[in-house]
Amino acid sequence: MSGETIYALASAPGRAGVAVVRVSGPGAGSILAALSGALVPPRTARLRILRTPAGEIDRALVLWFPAPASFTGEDVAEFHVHGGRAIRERLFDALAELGARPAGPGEFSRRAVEHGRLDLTQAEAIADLVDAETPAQLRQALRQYDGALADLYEGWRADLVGALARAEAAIDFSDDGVGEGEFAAARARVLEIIVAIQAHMDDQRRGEALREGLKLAIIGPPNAGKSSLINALARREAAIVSDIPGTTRDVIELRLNLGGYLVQVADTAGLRDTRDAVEAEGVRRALAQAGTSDLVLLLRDGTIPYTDFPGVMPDLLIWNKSDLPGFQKRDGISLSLKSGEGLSDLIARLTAMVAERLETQDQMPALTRPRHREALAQALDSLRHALTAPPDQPELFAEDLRLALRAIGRITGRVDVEELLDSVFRDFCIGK
Ligand SMILES: Nc1nc2c(ncn2[C@@H]2O[C@H](COP(=O)(O)OP(=O)(O)OP(=O)(O)O)[C@@H](O)[C@H]2O)c(=O)[nH]1
Ligand SMILES: [Mg+2]
Repeated sequence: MSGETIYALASAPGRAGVAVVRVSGPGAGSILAALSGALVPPRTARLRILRTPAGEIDRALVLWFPAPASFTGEDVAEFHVHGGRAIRERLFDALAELGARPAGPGEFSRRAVEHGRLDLTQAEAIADLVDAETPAQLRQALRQYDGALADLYEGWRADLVGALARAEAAIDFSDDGVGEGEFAAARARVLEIIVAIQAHMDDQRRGEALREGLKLAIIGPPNAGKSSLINALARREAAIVSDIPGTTRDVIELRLNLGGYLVQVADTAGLRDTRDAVEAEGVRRALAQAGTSDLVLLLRDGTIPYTDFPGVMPDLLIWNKSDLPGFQKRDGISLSLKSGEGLSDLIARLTAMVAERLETQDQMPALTRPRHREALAQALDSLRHALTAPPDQPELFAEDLRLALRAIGRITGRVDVEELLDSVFRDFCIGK
């Protein structure tokens, strides 16, 4: 248990009806008793007058969560005071006087992980819960907080520990003829896990896109109406619109809630050959943006005779300016950003595309962070390498499995392979 007692404002800063201040650590109980006169029964809200020798601070709701059944796993006290600045400051002063110090960023969650109350993916889910802007993000974060990802990764880890145990058996009993069977079984297990990890990773970044916002790029020739489109989607004049071709040069990114999904839309410079160095850089950035986006919309002027648009494979082709007499209907979506005709159809279509990318009927929870993806990629490397070990060298195979276990363990923060092995071996009976 950590020696220091920490405190922090758990609610948002600023004026509010109520402010929640949390205290965690070995001093939490004595601090609570000192301020409110006595300890209160565990996990029950009580109204108390908070006092220091210098005078009364506030009338507050206080709660007491003795270790280990608290958020951090330590003794925790909570004070719900009135949400004014002066009250908060006086309470903070009193807490500091009683030996607590202000918490650093994430320190409560960190202590929760250190005391085994949460694994790392659940701690990350708390950050996602707080940041969630859309219902879909909230669903994903809640699921991760419930431990869905931790269960998945811990499940693979447990399977791998089983395979490793068999490989160890193959090493220990190689003279008894037991070894070969054990080794073959371990290899079969590893193959299954490889397939499962690959399926989990091969998801078009679904979970990450849901968390960070699906990236959507609007590209097309100059003057097609790309900036008009981003403005229509955002319902405000975010980008400059003009009849001068080459108006937009920088990539302009906006965060939008599209049908309950967070989307990062980018308006880009019109694509054309140009001798203007600044515009050429804009074109380069536009193409780079398209290359790193999850969805690419190609917007064109439907009054201009059709030509091929080389080098770009859009997910959706849109023809703009249907209000003009010269407009020709072609494959793709027709609309007028001037009259608004076809705009609601486009938004419906876009929302469906975004939903299709982000949602799945799959029961498996989605990969949500690059950190997890990197660790899984390392685990996969080691597992594939393990399969190249010759049958008479199970120790090479075992070593790769250890590396894979460590990589997966880093995701959840539970890295103690040896400890796990001990527990497995304790009831691992091979008939000796
Ligand atoms: N008639 C008509 N004009 C439109 C429509 N949409 C956009 N425009 C006009 O077309 C011109 C170019 O629009 P923008 O949105 O600036 O086009 P852009 O694709 O961003 O152009 P660049 O930034 O230069 O690449 C402006 O004068 C708009 O008012 C439309 O549906 N109908
Ligand atoms: Mg523009």
